[in-house]
Amino acid sequence: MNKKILVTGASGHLGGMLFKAMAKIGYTNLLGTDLKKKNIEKNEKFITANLRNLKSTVKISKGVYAIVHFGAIPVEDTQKNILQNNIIGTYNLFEAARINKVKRVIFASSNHAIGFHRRITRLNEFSMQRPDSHYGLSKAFGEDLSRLYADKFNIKSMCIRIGSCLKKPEDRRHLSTWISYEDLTQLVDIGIKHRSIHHEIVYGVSRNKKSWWNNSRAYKLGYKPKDSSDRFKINLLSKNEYKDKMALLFQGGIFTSKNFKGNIKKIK
Ligand code: 15L
Repeated sequence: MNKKILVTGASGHLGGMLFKAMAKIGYTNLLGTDLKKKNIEKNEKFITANLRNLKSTVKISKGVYAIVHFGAIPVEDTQKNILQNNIIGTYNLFEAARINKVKRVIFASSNHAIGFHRRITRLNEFSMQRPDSHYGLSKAFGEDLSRLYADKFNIKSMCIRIGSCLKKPEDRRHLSTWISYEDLTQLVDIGIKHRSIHHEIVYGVSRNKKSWWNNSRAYKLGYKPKDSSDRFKINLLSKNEYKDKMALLFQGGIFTSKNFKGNIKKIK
């Protein structure tokens, strides 16, 4: 595809991975952006920008067909940092998309938007958001924001509730939440190219038998995961989960128990 695609977070773990993987599968007009230039090759187009600044966000998204939005703090942080970087950053991104008539946004949502669901509950695209942290709340906000911009301004969007995107699963929770780099790339590609997308919520997870998520919506859109955590023989709990009984109850794991002052029994 030679339409211009902007990838935010292109110096980061997943934004960086996608920036390179998309070039390999035929995207010839990619522009990467991030706060700092890191791991960017000479032949790659890149511009530094701060999404907290609407003016520069508008500038970098001119003439862009679709935005792959992975530029954000990727874990829990202070309320202030999450507000500035993830919430205001994402708001500016969608405003810039509206101003520049960008057609699509692929939003890196997270399982932490639904992290306070119990592990015994099976979820689908209609399941209620249940953020487990300020970080998860920023992802829930991004999902709602993208729905508004789809309904009101016809900016098509796909929100990918990413589980754990790593080279391979590393602990027992990942047997449910793991997605390979290749499978995540496939989902982003579908989000950019599928004809009849309006606003979609899909799960960023490989074909794992132990998954908590019914991802049939993604399969309907053509997702055919190539990977599965089933082939890994992992019986390990992460170090943190060993010590943390609460983390084992909820899908968001250790994000749920951090600073927890509530009543576990009430979170049904
Ligand atoms: C995420 O959203 C984080 O960005 C990542 O660091 C992991 O914590 C992942 O979720 C997960 O839940 O495993």
